[in-house]
Amino acid sequence: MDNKNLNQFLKRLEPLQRVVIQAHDFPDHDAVSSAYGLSIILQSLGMKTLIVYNGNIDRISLSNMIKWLDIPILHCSKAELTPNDKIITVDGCIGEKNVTDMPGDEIAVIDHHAITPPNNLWFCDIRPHYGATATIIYEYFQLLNIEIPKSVATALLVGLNIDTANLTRGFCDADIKSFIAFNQIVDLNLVNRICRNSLIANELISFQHVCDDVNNTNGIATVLLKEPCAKNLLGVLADFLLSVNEYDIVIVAMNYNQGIQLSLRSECPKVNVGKLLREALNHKQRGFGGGHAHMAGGFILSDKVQHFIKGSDAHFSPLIEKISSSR
Ligand SMILES: [Mn+2]
Repeated sequence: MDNKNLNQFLKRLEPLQRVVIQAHDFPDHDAVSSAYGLSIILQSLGMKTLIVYNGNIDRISLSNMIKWLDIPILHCSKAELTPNDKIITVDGCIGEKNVTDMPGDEIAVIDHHAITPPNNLWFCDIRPHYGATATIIYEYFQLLNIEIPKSVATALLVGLNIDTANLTRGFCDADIKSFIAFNQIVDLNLVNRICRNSLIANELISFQHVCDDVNNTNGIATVLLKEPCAKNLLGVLADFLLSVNEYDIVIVAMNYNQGIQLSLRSECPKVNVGKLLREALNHKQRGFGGGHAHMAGGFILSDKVQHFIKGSDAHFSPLIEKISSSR
């Protein structure tokens, strides 16, 4: 990314009445903080912005972050978007299943997932080797020579910390640079209070279910939750299982909208779980999924569930077989 591209894009945005910034559905901390950071950049250049999302904000740490930092973000049902709106998607890409097609034109994508953007965008900045979109936003502040407000740095550091599990997965040198810069600006007590309080008491039961029902197949931990939980809790449960020494790949699943929602983790260098889900689901028309090498999410369509689960036997054979053959 160079200064020229970014500046040309910003010039093109200037005449707009407002710029809509869309986080991916069921947004996480990185999506919300990146949308927030970008909105502050555009506002400091004199533009009006609106941050929107679809789905739910289902982690207490994220609703705390939004409340404590007073981040203005609206559910799309309350945003009254029109076909004239111009939309920038952050931490996700239009065309992906986790990005709702809202009224308005998608004109730009800023993301760190391995995705294929549509043609004809005004601006496209996709860096799959980055640990967080927050780091891309940090670089925009630098390039434009705009001072990062404390509340923005605080949010972005939360996004970076959570997406990279505190710089232990999927990060690059740029993330380390932004991490150091954020640390010099943030309210560190607030960052840590947001990150530490990641659960509500009634979510503990899901950990019990995970412990009761987890299966181990050659280091691949699989579990189908006996009761569904918040969508974004699945990833927290997957991280929990990955912390077990004997497991280096984790599949956590639950029933969701007649199909099966999945969260995967891998600490095996030979197994890219984002690629695994795209091949096992998207390419076979059995569902959709994607993400990163170390962490990924997906959904199995209702009429394809039988390939993965028979009666009470959640065998996930297509995934297990693919994993076993690649290591
Ligand atoms: Mn992210």
